[in-house]
Amino acid sequence: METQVAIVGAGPAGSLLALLLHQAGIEAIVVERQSRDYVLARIRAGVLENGTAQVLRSAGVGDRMDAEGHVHTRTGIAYRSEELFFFDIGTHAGSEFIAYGQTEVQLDLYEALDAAGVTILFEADDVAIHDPTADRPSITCVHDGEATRIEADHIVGCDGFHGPSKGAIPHLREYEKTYPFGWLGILSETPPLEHLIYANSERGFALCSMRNPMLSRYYVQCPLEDSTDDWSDDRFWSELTARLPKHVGDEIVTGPSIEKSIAPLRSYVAEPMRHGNLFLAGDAAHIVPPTGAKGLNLAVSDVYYLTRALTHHYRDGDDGYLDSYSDMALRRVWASVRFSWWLTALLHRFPDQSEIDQRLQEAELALIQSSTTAQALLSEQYAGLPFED
Ligand code: RFL
Ligand code: PHB
Repeated sequence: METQVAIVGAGPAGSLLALLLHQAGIEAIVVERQSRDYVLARIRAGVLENGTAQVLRSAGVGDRMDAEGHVHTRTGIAYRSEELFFFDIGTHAGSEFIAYGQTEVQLDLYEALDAAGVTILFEADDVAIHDPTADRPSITCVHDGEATRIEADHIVGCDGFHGPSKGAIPHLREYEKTYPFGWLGILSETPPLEHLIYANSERGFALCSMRNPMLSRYYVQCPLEDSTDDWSDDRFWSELTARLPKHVGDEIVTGPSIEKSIAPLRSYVAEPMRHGNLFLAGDAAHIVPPTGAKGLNLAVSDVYYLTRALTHHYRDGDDGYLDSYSDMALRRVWASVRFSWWLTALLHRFPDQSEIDQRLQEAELALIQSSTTAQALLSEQYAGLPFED
């Protein structure tokens, strides 16, 4: 097979890239290891920055998000058992965000790709990248039991943290930090709270989030060694409410969980995000802990910049944006990696944490609660960076 851009991975980054390239008149083929149903069932992100929502709208996949997503400007932070304050990204950053699940974004993207007739080879095994610095690099894989080769001008690795793409970049510089706890998340068909609330508690972090008016998403920090079998629904609800101010816990409507999973937390950056004609985008190049909700948003901004770069290449023969892609993407990446690390450190209970560490976290939260300057700084980062020219 031959194409202009071969994409590894049909998660949000690979799917959006394929769609935007198609809309720019650039041909792409996507190879994905999993089945379509598997990808659509992966419960992950839930918060879309304004910039992300704009990119999805301009790609023509914003209608359902605008109809069903929940627009917010205020986010709550609870601490010291009874304190609760809200920071407002509308007031401080002139922005808003949308609670809309990654599964829904993914479905909207697949439907748009189907309508556009873009080829996605699902359940592709043994994907390998060849000759990334050649004029025509290629991907090989096994699809429908047949050895398949795709030759392209460019290859984009959108294959997440565990994918093979970054392994094809020699001298890759990797920066990594793992955290000594995980997030246990549940979905339940119950009405959510009105606002997202993050909580710092002596018992550990908690987060109340939402998907739609009858679907709630909640998380509690848990030891990495725990399995979901250790967490009955009753245990989850009582731990969640114990980590929240009483009046917030009292408002939570509990019910049976319909999904329960544990995710490890990691900060990771791979530099550079380009080698010859191979580019990385999204979780393939960087991971942030979910505190701060930056992962999907970063994936979308990478794709936005890469689409612009490839469009200039094919339309005008201008490689300036391709040449600056890695540096430009990494500027945003490091800003989000820093913010997610900081918010994670502020809100979680670390295993070696002593009483003074807890009190210092609480003092910092009190500072943010009492200072509009501190809230403005938090809001600007939560809202996300504007897209640069
Ligand atoms: P993905 O979604 O991991 O997709 C990569 C795709 O590549 C495929 N793949 C391969 N394909 C072919 N051959 C191979 N050898 C392959 N190996 C892998 C995979 O099957 C997959 O389909 O990366 P992408 O597209 O870069 O998207 C990134 C986002 O998924 C991720 O950043 C977010 O989910 C992170 N995240 C959040 N981000 C936000 O912006 N807001 C949030 O509120 C938010 N909450 C979260 C999150 C992630 C979480 N977990 C589970 C890590 C909450 C959680 C709990
Ligand atoms: C979610 O709704 O899944 C969610 C919300 C905010 C975060 C992380 C995850 O920071």
